[in-house]
Amino acid sequence: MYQPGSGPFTVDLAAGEYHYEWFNPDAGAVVKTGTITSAGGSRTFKPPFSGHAVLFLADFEVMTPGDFDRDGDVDREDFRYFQACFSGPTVAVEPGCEESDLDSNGAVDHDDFSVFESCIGGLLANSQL
Ligand SMILES: [Ca+2]
Ligand SMILES: [Ca+2]
Repeated sequence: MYQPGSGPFTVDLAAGEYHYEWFNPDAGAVVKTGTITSAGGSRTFKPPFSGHAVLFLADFEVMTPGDFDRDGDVDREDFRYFQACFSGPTVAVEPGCEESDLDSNGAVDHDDFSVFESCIGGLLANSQL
């Protein structure tokens, strides 16, 4: 969406998570990006700079925990990703493996595997990984 003026304005949002980007057309640059969570209803946005402002808002892609390749299911491909990232509780998460840290404690370890296992459900038990 485009906000051609300046100053705060209000947007009606459905409940959910959104990714936002503030773009400054005068400078031709993205000034600020981030995510917001809306409980639904109207929300006021204030441009982080003066002058014309463009606000891009996009539904945050709903991510299933454990669906690392985001194809909509948790399967062997996701397990491979997890396996490649698994390094144990004393090793910090490697770059690119952040999503494998399912409990967000800074390491990819057995606790994360428990979470992953619950995501992959019966598939893990029934297939040769
Ligand atoms: Ca997947
Ligand atoms: Ca972890």
